Amino acid sequence: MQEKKSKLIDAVIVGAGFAGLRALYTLRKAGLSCLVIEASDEVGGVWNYNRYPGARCDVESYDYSYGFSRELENEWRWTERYAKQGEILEYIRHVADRFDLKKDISFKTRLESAQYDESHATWNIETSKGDRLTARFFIMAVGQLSKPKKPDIKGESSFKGNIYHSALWPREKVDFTGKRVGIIGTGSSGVQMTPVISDQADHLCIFQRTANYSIPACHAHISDEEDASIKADYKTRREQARNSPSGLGFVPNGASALDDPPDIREKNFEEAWNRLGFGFALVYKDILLNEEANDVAKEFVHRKIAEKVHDPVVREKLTPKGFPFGAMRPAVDHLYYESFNRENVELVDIKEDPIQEITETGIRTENNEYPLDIIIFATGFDVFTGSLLAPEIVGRNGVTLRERWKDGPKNYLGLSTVGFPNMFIMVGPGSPSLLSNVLVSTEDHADFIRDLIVNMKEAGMDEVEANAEAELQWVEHVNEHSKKTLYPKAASYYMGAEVPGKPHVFMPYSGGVRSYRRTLYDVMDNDWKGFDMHAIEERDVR
Ligand code: NA7
Repeated sequence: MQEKKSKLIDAVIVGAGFAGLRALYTLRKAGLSCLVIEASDEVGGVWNYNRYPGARCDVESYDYSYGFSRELENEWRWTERYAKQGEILEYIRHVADRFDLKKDISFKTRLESAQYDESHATWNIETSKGDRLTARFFIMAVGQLSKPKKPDIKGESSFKGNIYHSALWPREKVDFTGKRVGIIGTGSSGVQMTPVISDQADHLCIFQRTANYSIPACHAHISDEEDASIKADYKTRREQARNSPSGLGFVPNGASALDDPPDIREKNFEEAWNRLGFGFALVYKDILLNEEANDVAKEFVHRKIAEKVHDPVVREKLTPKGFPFGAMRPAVDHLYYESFNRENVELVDIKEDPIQEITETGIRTENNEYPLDIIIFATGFDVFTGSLLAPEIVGRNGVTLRERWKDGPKNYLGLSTVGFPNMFIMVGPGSPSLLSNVLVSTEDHADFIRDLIVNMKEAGMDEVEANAEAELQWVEHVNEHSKKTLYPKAASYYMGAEVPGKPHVFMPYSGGVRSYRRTLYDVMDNDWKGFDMHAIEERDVR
């Protein structure tokens, strides 16, 4: 057994992805001693794990990056409109080096448990390395898409070929040449890898349970002129992102899709389709709010799918049914639908013909056998709460976060949960999170947490915690707001539908990043309303 060490640190931050690094940078600058614990041997969070072929961000590079340093913005040169995984990882490494962040990161260290000590207002934290840390503040920056999910399919261990998961991809290159490959899952990961693997493999089978929408990325290299022009006025772009509902760097259309005559609407749809990627869903303000407006967007997208996919049977199967366009987060693709026109690509509808088992040589469905050399699970994640609830987190009176959240996440502003003082969650449920460019709220959260801590210290307080009434109101507000949108009309991870048995509640805040940030400012300007602060009598003496 390893010897246990005890240290007193101002803030222990869990996770060295975008959120954890920003928290480290910001809190350290405010004079706090910080330690980040990171399970991997590398910074990057999800970008360190999702190394599958074709992996890219679905938000444009200039928006999916930090805005806290003009120097950083100016010196970093994105090469493509949507950065590939490798380029994003390089960027995160660069940030870590540039701001000397690694000296405060303990790599290969997983959070095992965290227990609140009420008498000292500190968190006692145990890690997989056997370390025992004591921290005044405990910050979970573990990401929303960080606990991979894999169905339990009979016979998996008998398979003679190789099995991969999109979110646990090996660092070594996987060679698909001459191989028969099966991909299970058609979310963003499956959609992004399909064209790339179909280019290399002998044969590719896509096992689709639910057809989701996908919008063309319209990839482009960034020319020196474009780079210079964005950097010349980066501030405006950042402001546009911060003031749009989605955190994307363009001004959304404020009109209704039902107001414009069909020819104008068609022109607007066409332009957005060929340029905006994910932002297509914002080409009119009500596409994600009003079913009638959604139907006209849907009709346009269905037409686009029909134009791309030649085989009518395959086309029909690839056309989403039964939920509004955008109610599940659409993928942003490069030649996904077109891949199905290739001779070596086959679509298997597993709702119609369910998978029965994995055999030594492939996948057997109810009606067929598919011989395979490689099986890829692109089956997603236990989203939002998976990584938050994995470790044992124990708050006041011995109550665990798992118990507290057994009926769904309960928190104030997505940041703080009753009974867990001095603990903060970054971009988790209850914040705009995956309904937006997550980088915007990541930075807002880091700044908010810093200001709250600084304020608390100045006031001589030891403990801060959401109050029960504010929490209840926020949970209701998140719920009520979702009902104004079309998101609840799909069985998606926004609704907790991706994991059997998970509470079905709407997870993210659907009011947009601007309105969310205004709420944060309002809380700050009103003496941190909704938070209770206390001084404790027995100060820490260690
Ligand atoms: P997603 O978007 O959650 O997609 C997971 C896919 O896997 C989706 O098509 C699922 O079908 C499918 N799936 C999940 N479980 C099963 C089982 N048991 N059998 C068959 N198919 C299954 O994850 P991604 O990794 O693609 O993308 C995650 C996010 O990354 C994405 O939203 C972007 O924000 C970036 P289902 O729809 O559940 O029928």
